Parts: sequence; structure tokens; C-alpha cells
Amino acid sequence: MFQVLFNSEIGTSPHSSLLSEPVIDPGEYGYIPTSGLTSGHQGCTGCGMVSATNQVLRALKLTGRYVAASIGTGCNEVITTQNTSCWGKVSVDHNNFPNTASTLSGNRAAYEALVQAGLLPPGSVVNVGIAGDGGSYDIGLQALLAWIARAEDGVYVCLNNEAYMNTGIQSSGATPFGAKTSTTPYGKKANGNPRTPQHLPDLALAAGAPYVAVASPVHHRDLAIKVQKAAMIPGPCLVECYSVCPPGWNTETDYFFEITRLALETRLLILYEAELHRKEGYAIYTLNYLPDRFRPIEEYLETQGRFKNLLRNPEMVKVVQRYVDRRWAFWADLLEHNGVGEKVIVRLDSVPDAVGLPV
Ligand SMILES: Cc1ncc(C[n+]2csc(CCOP(=O)(O)OP(=O)(O)O)c2C)c(N)n1
Ligand code: SF4
Ligand SMILES: [Mg+2]
Repeated sequence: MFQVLFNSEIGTSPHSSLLSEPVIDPGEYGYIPTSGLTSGHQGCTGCGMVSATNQVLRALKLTGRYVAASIGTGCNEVITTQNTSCWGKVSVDHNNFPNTASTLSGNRAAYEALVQAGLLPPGSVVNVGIAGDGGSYDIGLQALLAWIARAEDGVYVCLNNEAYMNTGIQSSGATPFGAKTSTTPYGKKANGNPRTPQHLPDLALAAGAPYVAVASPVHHRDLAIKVQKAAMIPGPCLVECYSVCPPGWNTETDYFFEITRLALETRLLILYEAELHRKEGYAIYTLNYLPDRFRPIEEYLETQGRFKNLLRNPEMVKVVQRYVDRRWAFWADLLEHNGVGEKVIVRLDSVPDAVGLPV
């Protein structure tokens, strides 16, 4: 069990308690590389993960290091490897479905051997693994947790579109309760996905990752800062990106922004960071966004055809609302404990009582 602190005021911050210097806020760079993921990919219009990958690569390039990416099978890989030129100068390996964290590890070992042999300068490469929720929550979880257990340097990005989209919208460990997928249909005996989703950042933190964060491609600066922190903090760091998928979620292609806004205002999506001080036994949480008012979950569910049947069943809607409220209770405690609206800086040498862990 860790004790939990709330870091400071709400909002994006380039500071980290695990780094002596803040990362550079993207707004302070005179030049932002335009060559993240470039043209030539075959992603759908309105795909969240295309935008997320583009921004992740740009943020990593801002660290001034060469980017070596291990990409797990899934939409992101399939749409970018028929024409690999869209990865630009990034070194990319096209993996097997469960292997993202293992190949990330292998790339790191090769890089360290080259440094030892004097063939590459230290600190010249950032290793990133990028995979979907199926590849991270399900089949690749063992490799991911083993990579965290080995405490190797690197960044793992999970592009979470909440199902196995590339193979026809099968449910994953990240699929929302009541969502219609091809393996959780609606009918006389079935009511969509019967399970509530797991949360990879919680799992990764519990396994010992020093830094985990949840980001969205709509919030560019926040995403870039989180990715840069993940690259600079020693050890295995994980960033999960909320990734809107119009075909899988059955939405129009131009509601990317509105869907994300409603996800945040209903508190279904919580943008946060957690830094683990493992030896000392505490974690510092930062909430990056606090909605002015909390909207009912129906307003989010109504934006997506995958929830059409769920919305006809008020009892199931209540289950989703209760799930959201339960998860938020963790943050509500932290906010109350620290006084929302005030600038609360927790001194690291005075650790208050634990206030609970996420449900
Ligand atoms: C061992 C193995 N099993 C199954 C597959 C087929 N497969 C390829 S991608 C994929 C789904 C990927 O889902 P996710 O990781 O969520 O990525 P998304 O396509 O949603 O972005 C599956 C089942 C495979 N390539 N390898
Ligand atoms: S199916 Fe979804 S995740 Fe795949 S490319 Fe299209 S929008 Fe993106
Ligand atoms: Mg997926």
C-alpha cells in the first residue's frame, strides 16, 4: 500500500518531483518538429490514435534524442506500416501482438550495448513502445508488467480506443460497461459488455512504474508535457491516451473534440499523473483537469451508437453513473484533503495520512 498525496494546484505542470529540472513547456520552444506521424497512413478520418501518435512522436523529438519505437499489432501499426515513410526518421519495429514491451526492452538492451562499445553517446536514444488496449490490457500485459518489474528506462504509450478495432471491434479489458462490440452484442440474452473496464495506469503504478499518466490528443500541451516527463524520468513510464474511434464507437467523424469534452465533464475520463516514490512508500497524484460542473453520464453515452441499447435501460445507465462516481470518490477525497481552489503544495518531507487508493 502506498500513501497518496495530491501534488499541487489543478493543471498542466512541467514540474516533476522525480526530476531536478522541469521539462520544457512546448510553448517555450521556438520550433516544434512538424514531422511526427506524417502523411501516408491509412487511418480513418477522426481517428484519435493517429493524432495521439503524431503528438507523442513530436514530444519525444523535442527531447533532442533519436526515437526508437516498438509498435504492437493493432490499428496504429496496420495503418502506418504499409507505407512506413509516415514514421519519418523514427526507427520502427513491427511487432507481434503480445510483444510491444518485450521488443522495447530488446531495443533498450541493444542501445545500451552500443553505448558500452562506444558506438553511441549515452542519452542519445529514447525507446518507446506503442500499442492498443487489446495489446496492453490483455495479450501484452505479461510482457508489460515484466518490463516494469525489470525497471528499465523507456516510455510505454497505450492508445486506448476501448476495443480490438483492427480485427472487427471485439471487447477488451478496457471496454466500457454496456458497450456493444462484436463479442458483446445485444439480444434476448445479452446486454452488451457485462464488465466494467480495468485501468492500465493503476495496474502499472501498482506494479512499480515510477510515472503514469492519462492524456488526450485534444489537450496537446498536456499530452506533450506528460510524454516528455515519461521520457526524462528514469525507469519504465506509461502514458495512456484516450483515443476516439468513429467506426468502433459508431460516431460521426467530426465529434472528436465534443466527445472528449463530454468524457471529461462527466468524469468518465480523468486526466491525471501519478509519480511513485517506491522506496519511501508514497505516490504523488496530480489532477490536471477539474470540470466546472459535472454532467450526467447520459450526455456522453448519447454521442455514441455503441451505447444506443444501453441508453434504453435506465438500470444499466445507473450502473455506469455509479461506476463513474466510485472512481471519482478517490479524487473527491484528495481534493477535500487538500482544499480545492487553493494552491496546495505538499511538502515532501511531511507525508500526511493515506487517503485511499483508486477503486
Ligand atoms: C497472437 C495474435 N493474436 C491475434 C492477432 C490478431 N490481431 C491483430 S490486431 C488485433 C486487435 C488489436 O486490438 P488493440 O490492441 O486494442 O488495437 P486497436 O486495433 O484497437 O488499435 C488482433 C486481435 C495477432 N496479430 N496476433
Ligand atoms: S478503426 Fe478506429 S482506431 Fe482504427 S484507424 Fe479507424 S478510427 Fe482509428
Ligand atoms: Mg483497441
